[in-house]
Amino acid sequence: MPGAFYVTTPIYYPNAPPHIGHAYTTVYADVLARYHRLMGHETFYLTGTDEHGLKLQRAAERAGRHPKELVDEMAGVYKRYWAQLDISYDRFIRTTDPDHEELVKWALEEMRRRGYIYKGRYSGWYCVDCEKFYSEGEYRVVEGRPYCPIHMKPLEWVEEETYYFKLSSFEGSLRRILPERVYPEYYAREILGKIDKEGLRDVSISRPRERVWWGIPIPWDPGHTTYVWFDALLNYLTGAGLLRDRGRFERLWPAAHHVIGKDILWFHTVIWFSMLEALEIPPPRRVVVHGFLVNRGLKMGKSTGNVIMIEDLLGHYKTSDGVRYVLMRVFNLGKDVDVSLELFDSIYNSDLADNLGNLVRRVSTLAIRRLGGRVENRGVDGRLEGAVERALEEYHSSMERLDVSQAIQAIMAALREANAYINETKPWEKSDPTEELYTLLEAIRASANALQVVIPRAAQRTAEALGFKLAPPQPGLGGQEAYTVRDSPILFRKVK
Ligand code: ME8
Repeated sequence: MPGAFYVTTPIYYPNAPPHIGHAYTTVYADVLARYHRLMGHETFYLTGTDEHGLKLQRAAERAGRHPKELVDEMAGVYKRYWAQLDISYDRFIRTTDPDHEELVKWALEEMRRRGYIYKGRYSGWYCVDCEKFYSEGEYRVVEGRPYCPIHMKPLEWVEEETYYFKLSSFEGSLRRILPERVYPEYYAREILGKIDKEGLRDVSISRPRERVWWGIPIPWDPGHTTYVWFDALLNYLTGAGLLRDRGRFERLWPAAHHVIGKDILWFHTVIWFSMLEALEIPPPRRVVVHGFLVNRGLKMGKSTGNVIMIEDLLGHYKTSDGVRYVLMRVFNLGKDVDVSLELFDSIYNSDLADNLGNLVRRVSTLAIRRLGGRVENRGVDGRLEGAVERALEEYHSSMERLDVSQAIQAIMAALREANAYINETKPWEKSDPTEELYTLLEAIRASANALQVVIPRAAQRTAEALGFKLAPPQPGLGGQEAYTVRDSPILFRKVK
């Protein structure tokens, strides 16, 4: 089997259901996973929920329930959303899973044995929503009080005994490895700039049990609970099988791709790479960082009240493919994307209904009417073949660069050419339109093979109607001997 591919999403806080911001990351990682599976790589896709810490403890207290009861229920909610969006994860990890708790304890013991953990006192301003301390200069001051710059809520003053992790030991190696492991690279420069400005201070990695009891106890001192981020980041090692399946871990880890939003870049670079080094484990192949979905200029989020929910889009387009497609079409690693229902509708209508859907409908109808559905290979028309070839090349090179949106647009451009080719060649006027229709069917097959990673249901439906088997997209048209077109489907109905 050539190569391996290990892709992860952040594990989400299950204090609330996911919205399209979470779907943005999760569908993207799914497309990458499907692409690599299709190309024959050993692929493992990990997602899940981040279930410990003060945020969940308080959410449970407010609901008058035990946190475990709450997270059990919410893990089910996340799984249902991901099933509705056809997310093909290989494991849904929960930080309350026994193999994960075991791994966290092992990691803490190892780091302590190597001298990277020591006890001290801590005081600082804390945001429970971020589960993070803010230093002066990082927080905002509103009416004389420190506020979280993300959630715009007052910070809490915390003063307590804690265990520290010696982050300050790792500055040299971070400077070396960040530029080659963070993608796109300018996010690495952003982090290096922050290190230049603020330096690296040791981080607090435990909370006194009387304040935060919902978490993994520090193995040698159960009066302390492991800090939720320290616990959460380690999920990527549990998922790859570090303690339970060493062989799998050895194959997957060098191919690890952590997909994250830019909000959690610091944790996934500075903190995570240092933790790994303390464990003598190499850094992941790449941390793949994307910008935010914003709405009316503000990051889409629960507290800002501007979220579009997954069920809104599912109800609107009626198919998971529609939702997956519009999210991936706007996907951008470098920039925040301002989205609205109007924007999504215009993409859905022009790409899926008018371009792809229309082409499949027209070609299948013509094949049935003019040739009784039987279309043989009597040569491929070079006029369209060239456009499809170029599109496939660009599709693969974009996928290699992890640019899913560009990959999609390359295929859409070829489909537009195919629609224009029908208008030019007018197969309905020909006495024998075999060559034109065969060429068009081959263009559709190539496109469905490519797009199946984004819109798996529509690709499958197209393959069934036109009579071909989905396969990895290969260069070169003319591979299928003949088509037996059975049906002329309406893949996507226009929305208003
Ligand atoms: O941070 N635009 O969980 P979380 C784009 N538990 N992406 C968005 C988004 C938006 N408006 N809103 C959310 C946590 N996301 C931790 C992670 S990992 C070891 C622990 C996505 O539930 C994006 O991927 O707050 C972001 O990084 C993530 O959800 C944050 O999810």
